[in-house]
Amino acid sequence: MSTLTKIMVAVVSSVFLLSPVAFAGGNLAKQKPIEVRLDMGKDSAGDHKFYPDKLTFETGKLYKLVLHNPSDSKHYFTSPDFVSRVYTRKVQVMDDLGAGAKQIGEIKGAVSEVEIYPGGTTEWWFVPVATGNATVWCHIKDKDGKTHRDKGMEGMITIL
Ligand SMILES: [Cu+2]
Repeated sequence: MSTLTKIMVAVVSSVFLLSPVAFAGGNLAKQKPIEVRLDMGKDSAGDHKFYPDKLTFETGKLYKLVLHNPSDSKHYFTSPDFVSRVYTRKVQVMDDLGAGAKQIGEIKGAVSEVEIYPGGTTEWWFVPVATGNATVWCHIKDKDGKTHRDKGMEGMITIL
């Protein structure tokens, strides 16, 4: 082997030895969170939709899902297929929306459903652990007998 070949073999070998290996990255729940906002309805009464109505997450990343309800009625975030695919680190109840918001409550442990009151904001910190699709909806029933889901309050979550 020529000297040049030996040097090239040494360089190539060291590149492989120093390459990052695809192990799980330690405590996944302590990453810097990726913030995603979901508005439940809009200002006007009777606007029963999620904004946006499609959400995509990736397994292994920490998310802070900011659930905000700017409308004048209560709304649920109900999605059994979603909660079965995520590890919940915590849910924080906030006194406001945005950078100056203060945390006024914290729930730890598995969460199956979240209800947000008019004007309220809650931050759901989670790490998706399984891929798949999940429908999210609001099951509140109005006086006319129809649920908010019947009126369009339904969204699709994709976990990649
Ligand atoms: Cu609703």
